[in-house]
Formats: sequence, C-alpha cells, structure tokens
Amino acid sequence: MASSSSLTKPESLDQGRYHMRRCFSSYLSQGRRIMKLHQLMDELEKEIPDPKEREHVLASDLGYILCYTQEALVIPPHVVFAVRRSPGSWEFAKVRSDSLDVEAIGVTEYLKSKETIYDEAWAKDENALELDFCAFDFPIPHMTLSSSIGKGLDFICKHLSSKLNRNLDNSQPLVDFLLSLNYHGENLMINETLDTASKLQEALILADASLSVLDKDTPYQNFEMRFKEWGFERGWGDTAARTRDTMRSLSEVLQAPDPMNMEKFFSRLPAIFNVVIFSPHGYFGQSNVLGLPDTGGQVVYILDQVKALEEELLLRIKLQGINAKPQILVITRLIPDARGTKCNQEMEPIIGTEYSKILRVPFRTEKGILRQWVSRFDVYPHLERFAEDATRKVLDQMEGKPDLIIGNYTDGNLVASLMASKLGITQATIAHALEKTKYEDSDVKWKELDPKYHFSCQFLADTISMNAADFIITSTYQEIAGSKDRLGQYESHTAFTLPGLCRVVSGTNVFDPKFNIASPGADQSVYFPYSEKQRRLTSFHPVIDELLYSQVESDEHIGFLADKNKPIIFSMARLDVVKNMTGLAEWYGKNQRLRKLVNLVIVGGFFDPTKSKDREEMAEINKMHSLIEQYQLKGQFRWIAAQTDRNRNGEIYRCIADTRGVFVQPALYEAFGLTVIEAMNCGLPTFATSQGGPAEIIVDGVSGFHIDPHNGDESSNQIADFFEKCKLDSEYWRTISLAGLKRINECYTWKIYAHKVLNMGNTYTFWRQLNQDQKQAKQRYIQMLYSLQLRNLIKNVPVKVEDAEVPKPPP
Ligand code: UDP
Ligand code: LCN
Repeated sequence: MASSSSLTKPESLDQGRYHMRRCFSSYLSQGRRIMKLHQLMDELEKEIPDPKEREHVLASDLGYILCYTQEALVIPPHVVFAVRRSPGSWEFAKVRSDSLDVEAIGVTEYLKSKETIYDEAWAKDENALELDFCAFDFPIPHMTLSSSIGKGLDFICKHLSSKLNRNLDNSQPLVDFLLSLNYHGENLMINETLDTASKLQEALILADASLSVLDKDTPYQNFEMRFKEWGFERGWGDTAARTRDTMRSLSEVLQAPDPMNMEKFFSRLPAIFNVVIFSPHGYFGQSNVLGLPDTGGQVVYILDQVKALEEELLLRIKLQGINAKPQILVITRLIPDARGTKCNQEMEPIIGTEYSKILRVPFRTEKGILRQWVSRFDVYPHLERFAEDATRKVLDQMEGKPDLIIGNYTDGNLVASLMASKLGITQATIAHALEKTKYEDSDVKWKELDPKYHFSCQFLADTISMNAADFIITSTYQEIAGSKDRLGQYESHTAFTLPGLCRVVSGTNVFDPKFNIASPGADQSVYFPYSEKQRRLTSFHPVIDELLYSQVESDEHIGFLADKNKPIIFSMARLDVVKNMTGLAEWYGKNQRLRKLVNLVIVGGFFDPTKSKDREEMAEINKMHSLIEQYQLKGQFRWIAAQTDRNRNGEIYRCIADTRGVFVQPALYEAFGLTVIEAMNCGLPTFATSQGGPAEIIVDGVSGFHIDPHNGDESSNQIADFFEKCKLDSEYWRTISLAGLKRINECYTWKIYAHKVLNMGNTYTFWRQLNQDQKQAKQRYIQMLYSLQLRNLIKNVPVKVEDAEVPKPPP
C-alpha cells in the first residue's frame, strides 16, 4: 500500500488520477530500477484490487501507456516508459510520479536515462560514443505497416514499379543491370547493341513477332544467331515459348511497370551461379556431428538449404537455356581434433548434390593451426584471418568471385560482411537465433556477462552484419518483430545501450525492406508421412523397437516402457536449459492422468554428466536423473541418448505416429524449431512452445497445438485432454495429423524457400546497384566501426593458443 500522505484522496481529485498516483508511488517505493510489463501490472493490481476500477484507470491515456510498455525505468521522481504500440513501433515517455505530467522523449534521452542506472558518469558524458546506423538510410523507402514487416521483396518490387514508371529513361538502371549479367565473362540477356531502354523496347517488339510464328518448343539455339544480331544473348529461355514469356514480362515492365511482372522478370534473370555460405563455428559435417557442442539445427538447415538451392539453380539454368554449372561452397572451420567427425578434411562433397562442397579453412594463430573446437562465444579473435584465408580459397576454387554470399549466425555473418565488402558482392545474412533476447537485459548487463559470453563483440558484430547485409533471411515474422507481447529478435537491436561502451540509437529498423521471411523446410526424402507404407524404412524397425521398448538399460537408453500398447509422447533436442526437456519430464511426472494415458520418450544428450564440456548441459543431465527418481518414472519413461542418424530419426518419428502418439517441443524459447516441422512432416500431431517460431508454424488447435512452457500444469493437461479426446473420437488424431501435413506443404518446404531466396538474390543485387551511393556511405561507417571499435573489443577475448600446431614449411 502506498504510504505517502500526499496520496490521501482529496474530494476534488478525479478517482482515476488518485489511483494512478498511488500506483506510481508504489513503483517508486519498490526499489526496482527497471520494471517489465508484468511487474507494472502486478503492482497495479495490488494497488487497485477492484477490476472495474482498474479497467477505468487503464482506459486513460496514462493507462494506455502502461498497457503497451515493454519496460519502465524508475528514476525518481520520474518513471520513464518504453512503449511498444505494435511490433516495431516505439515511443518513449517520461512521467512525473506526483503530478502525472507526461512528456514525450526521444530514444537518445531514453537510453541515457537507462544508462544512469548502470553507469551514471558515462551517461552524462556528452561525448560518449553514439551509433546511428539508420542515419544513412534516408534515401531508402521504408514500410510503415507492422503487417508488411518481413515482406521486403514484395515492397521493393512495388517500389521499383513506381520508380521506373513515368518515363522510359527511368528504366536505364535496369538496362545497365542487364548489361552487367554474364557467365564467365560471356554476356547474358543483352549486349551493347541494346544499351538504352528505348532500343531494348523496340527489339523486344521485333523479337516477339518473330517468336510468335515459331513452334513453342523450338530450342533457343534455332533462333540464337538472329537474336544475337538484334542484341539479345542467352538467358531468356530454353525454348521459344519460355523466351517469349520472359520477354513479354520485360516489355510489360518497360511499358508500365507493375509489381507482378517486375517480380516475375527478376525471378527469370540469370544473375546467380556461384554461392558461398559461411558457417564457421561448431563441428560442421554430414555425419556424427549433431549433439556435439554448438552443432544443432544450423548444420541441418544449411545442408538442406544447399540441396534445395542447387536444385533450384539447376532448374533455372535449364529454363534460361544457358550452359552453366552452379557452384555452392559451404565454408566452415577445419578442426584437426575432429572427434570422430570429418571436420579435419579440407574438402567434402555434399551428399545429394552434384556441384556443392564443404570447404574447411583452419583457424590460425601466430603459433600455427588451432587444433580444438572453440565455443561460438569465443571465436571472435579468429574471424578476420579466417575471412582473409577463406576469400583466397574461394577465389581460387571458384575461379572468380561468387555472386552471392550468405552468412549464418554472428560469426558467419561477420565473415560474410568482411568478404562481401572486400569483393563488392551481394550479401545475405541468416541469424538462426540472435543471442541478445535470450538473456534478460544482456545489453545493459554486458560488463557482467562479457567474461563468459563476450556479448559486447557479439551484439556489435550482429548489428554491423545486419547493416552491411543487402538482405536478411529470417525463418518467421517473430524473429524480426516478435508478436503483440513479445519483442522480436531483430527488433531488440533497434535501440540499445552498452553502458560504458556505446549507445546504439538506431541499430536496425524492422521496417527496412531488406527483411524477408523464407522459412526452412525439412528434407522430405527423410521426413515423410508415416502413412506412406511403401516408403517406410522397415530395416530400422528392429533397432527402433529395441531403442523404444527393450526392458534393459544400455549406453544408449535408460528407463523402460512397461506397457507397449500406450501411445508415446516423443521429444528430441539438445539438452540445453532453454530446450526444457527436463521441464517436459517434470510435467509428465506430476500429471497422473497423463501418465495413465501415455508413455514418454525423449531423445537428447547423454547420461554421464562428466562427459559434457558444457556446464548447462551437465546440470540438465543431473536434473533429468533426479526427476526420474523423484517421480519414479521408470516403467513409463525412456531416455534415449542423442541420435545422429537422421534417416533413422525420420523413422523414429513415424514409429511414434504408429503408436498414435504426439511430438512435444517444450522449449522456454525456440527461434524456429526444425524438430517441429520434422515431426509434422511425418504426420505426427505436434504440441509446441508458444514462445518463438513454433507459435507461427502451428495454427493452434488446427494444425497442432501451442503450449505455454511456463505453465507446465496447463500444458500437460492440454496434452492429456488431447489423448482423452482421441479415445472418444477415433478420427481426431488423424484430423490433426493431416492438418499438420497440409500446413507444412503450403508454407514450410525447401522448394518454396529456395525459390524465394534466389528471387531475393536477383532483386537485391539490382537494388544494391540502384542504391550504390547510400550503400558506399554506410559501408565506410561500418568499416570505421569495425576497425575502431569491434577490433578493440575482440582483443579482449582470450585466444587459446597452447595446443596450436606449428605450421609446416611450404613445399
Ligand atoms: N537432432 C538430432 N539428434 C538429436 C537432437 C537433435 O538429429 O539427438 C536434430 C533434429 O532432428 C533437428 C536438429 O537436430 O534437425 C535440431 O534443430 P532445432 O531447430 O530443433 O534446434 P537447434 O538444435 O538448432 O536449437
Ligand atoms: C537454431 C535454432 O535455435 C533453431 O530454433 C532453428 O530451428 C535452427 O537454428 C535452424 O535455423
């Protein structure tokens, strides 16, 4: 209760204001310096117990501020609010707690107020380093609607249509772009004969007439010579019909540009043949790597991505009528101490592809090649040299520059930025998961966390990369801009401060058209529906039967299932705290109704904590063992160690479906969640966390279910209700299974992904050419920051050089 005597209710004071002042007074008396929304609301409830009164207070202007607050700073006599009205839209307000006067403030003042809590002297330093990345973006059009976030490509096509409109001369940049297209130095699409938009337009009319009399399947070679004389080169199509169709879409664009033809035309362009994909950290390999530290979904994603991109490139090249071969190189670290993996091999062809390879480049120090794995949090000192070495090897291997560089995670994105800037190439970034939102207040508490995580390097590197990138590929909307209540991963870089180091007044803008959603898929040759009997990998059944049901414990499994006839709840993940596998075991242990209905099987980690190098994982292993004892789980629960054979894993999901079971993904937070789409591809009804990507993958109650990882009782009851419903309605399980499959095929396949990403590659290559001046100015700013700030921070990250190999003398 508020104690201040000034808050005794004078007759004249409006009832709402009176309550609000009591509330503000209690915010001040709490002693908290930063309050989150739920804390503000808890206090409000305490101060105003009557729901009607509360509703009235919250309907006021100040109440509105409170409802949309992400965080509030308590700086007596003020409370300063960061208000997020909708994803990506922020306002800041300072409220005097006694008079309730509201003053709108800017982002800089807000960040300075926040800094006073952590480092007052620095906050007051007029010359503290302030970073404003978006200051360079004024010539770039931005979206305004939250609903458009992540649809950058659509927006750019619309914008280009209006920009090229009005006058044919406006299309000259497009003509110049077409003139720049080539394969190994040979012109594609057009040559210098057609160097203006009007010449091109006339030639297209001529070509259309000549194509109209040809059989639609006439090969391009049959009319190639005539077309060359008119100024056309290969690339328009493999047949008369395809060539005519591509030419028509360009004619439409030149006549009166519209977004549909613009997008179609860009999707037809032969602009990308050679792609470099960076994923330096972890054990990156094709077998025996999953389950090793830092090696999870990112590896799965990239290997599948490469296959899909190569397939799409080959298809496009064929349809373009070009004799070309695509090349995709995945560049990762060569690790001499490879722990039974192939990570000590320099070159490895990628299985399932013809032209794609893994190229491994070692981390070098002054003492030689670094032999051991290095945690993703500690790789920074190696990246610059790695980028230089990789650039040399790529140029050599590809016999020229790549057309597109894609980075993955902080380290890969930084290396991609260094290489792309050096070679002047289109760059895309993929985060998989940005670390910043995973740890509460990780920015302001950077000094505390830096010795372990080096977040100062990570957050700056991430911000540099997202600004250097021409386009950003994300898996879901929430990754960019979160949801109504939750901050997006990229959005958390909009404005933040690292007190004592730098104040980022604009780090990124989620309304920037560089943001795109292209969700990954799951390899459908591995993860296919349980119901496709003829494709089932029955040879795995005896070993899967042993894994699930044998009554004896082994190195690979502990616990057992006494009743084979019950359906199985299945889950598979690394044993990270955030994956919450122990949470799931506990929910199950506590819920007697659920235990009667079903068994629980989890796959993840291993059983001996002393084998783990990771403190979090060790704690999880110990916790799992103690839960088994505490809830007497043996007989209903099986814990299987991490599994690395994905074909067998696919069959495991299907065998679980055979039991009419479900997959549960209980993570406290999941950036995307590949296991969710793997399970759904196998036709396994899925319950997945409402925190993060899975909430977007699944339409709750239709194609699966959302569960709240912070409310175990509710979640386990939801699962129990499902199984009870299945008992009453024999079709219910199949309905959810089929709806899950439908959802996957409509939105989450690698085919859709590859199509989108290559369209982005083409369009953003033109876009960067169109905005060269802005790009260059920003690039200079980024280079300066990299040299003056990030490099110095990296110097503080220790390098383990003791076991480095002495380099061999050159032959
Ligand atoms: N995985 C696996 N064996 C395990 C645990 C996980 O093969 O014991 C695979 C899983 O099938 C999925 C990937 O590792 O393909 C994990 O990706 P996800 O996006 O679910 O999580 P991440 O590990 O990337 O955080
Ligand atoms: C990293 C994660 O944490 C997962 O949520 C993603 O599914 C995975 O990468 C692939 O992008």
